[in-house]
Amino acid sequence: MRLARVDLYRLKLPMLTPFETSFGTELVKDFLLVEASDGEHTGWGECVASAGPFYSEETTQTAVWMLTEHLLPRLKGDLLDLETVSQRLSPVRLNPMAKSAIETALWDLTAQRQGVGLAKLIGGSRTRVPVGISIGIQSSSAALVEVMKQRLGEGYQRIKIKIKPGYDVDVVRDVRRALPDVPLMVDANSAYTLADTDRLRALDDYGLMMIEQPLAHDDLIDHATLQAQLKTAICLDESIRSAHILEQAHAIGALRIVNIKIGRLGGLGEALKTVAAARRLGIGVWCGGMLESGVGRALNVALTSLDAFTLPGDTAATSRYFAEDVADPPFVLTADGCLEVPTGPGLGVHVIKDRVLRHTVDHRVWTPQ
Ligand code: OSB
Ligand code: MG
Repeated sequence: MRLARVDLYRLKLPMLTPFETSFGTELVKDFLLVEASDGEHTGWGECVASAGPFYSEETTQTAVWMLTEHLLPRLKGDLLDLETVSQRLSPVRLNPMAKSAIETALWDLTAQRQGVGLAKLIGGSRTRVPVGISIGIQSSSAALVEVMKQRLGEGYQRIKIKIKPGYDVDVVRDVRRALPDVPLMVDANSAYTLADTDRLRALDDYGLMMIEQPLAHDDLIDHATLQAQLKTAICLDESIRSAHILEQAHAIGALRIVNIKIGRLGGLGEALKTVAAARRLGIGVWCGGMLESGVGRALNVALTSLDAFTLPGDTAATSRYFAEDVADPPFVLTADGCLEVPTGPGLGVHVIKDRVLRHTVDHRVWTPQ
C-alpha cells in the first residue's frame, strides 16, 4: 500500500441534545475526518479529539497540526502493512487521537483492498452487539429519571450516568428508587480525589456495575488505593493509553474493568493488543464512545464484534447523537437493544461526500510530494 493523497475535513456537526460532563458541555461536534487514498481505494478515519483539551490534551486543531506536520510525512513511500504504519508513527510521542485517525483510515483502506468487512478482518464473530447509553448531567434527578425512562423504552440495555461532586450520591439514590433494577454505572471523568473516598464508598450501596474513572487520568496508584476500599469495580478510561499501562494498572490493583477507546489508545492495532491483554488478565472489557459520527461508530461496532467484549458498549444508535450523520445507513437500535455489525467491505458504511462538505469548515489536502 502506498498513500497517494489524504484529505482532512474539519467538520462542525450539530448534535441533537447537548452532552454535559464534569468538564463541560458539547452542542456541536467539532471534529476531523480523514480520507486516505492509495489511488485505487479510499479509507475513512475519524479523529475523536474534541474542540477543547479537557477529556485529553489533544484538540481537533492539534490533530490537524500533528497530522500535516509530523504524522503524514512519516507515511511516504511503501507501507508494507498496518504494523509498518504503527511503527512509522510510534516515534512521535503521545497524540494518540491524531495517530488513530490516520491509522484507522488505513485499516479501512486495507479491508477495502481485501474486499472484506473490518469486523471479519480483525477476527470478530458477533453479528450484533449489545449497547448501552451514556447520559450527560441533567438539571435534576427527576429530569434524569425521565431521560432514563425514555432511553430504556428505546431498548438500551444499560445506562451510564455522568457524575461530579455535588451531583452523585443523591442522584444515584433517586435513580435507584425510581428504577431499582436497571443495569447502571457512573462515570466521573476524573472529577474526584482520594479526599472523596467516603463519598465514593457511599456509592457501594446502589448495585452499580462499575465506577468509571473516578480519579486523575495519570494516577494509577490512587486508583489502586481506592479500589482496595470499594466493593464496586473501578473501570478505567482516561488512564489507559496502551496495553502496557493496562498491565501495570492491573498489577497494582487499580481496576477490574477497562473501557476500550481506539482513539485514546492510538489506533486499532494498540486497541487489539489492549483487548488481548485484558482478556489474558481477566479484566472486564467494553467499548467506550466519543460521540462519534457514523465513521467512528462503524469502527467501534466492528471492534465490539470480538467476543472479548462482554459488557454493553457506549456505542449508541445514530439517532441519539445527530439529526444528519455523515455516513449511511444510520445505526439503528434493534428491539432487544443491539446494533447490527456491518458486513460490507471495510467499515461497511457509505460516507456521503455532500454531507461531509456541507458541514466542513476547513479542508486540507496532503500529497507525498
Ligand atoms: O468519558 O466516556 C467518556 C463522551 C465524550 C468524551 C468522553 C466520554 C464520553 C461519553 C459518551 O461518555 C459516550 C458516547 O455516547 O459516545
Ligand atoms: Mg469515560
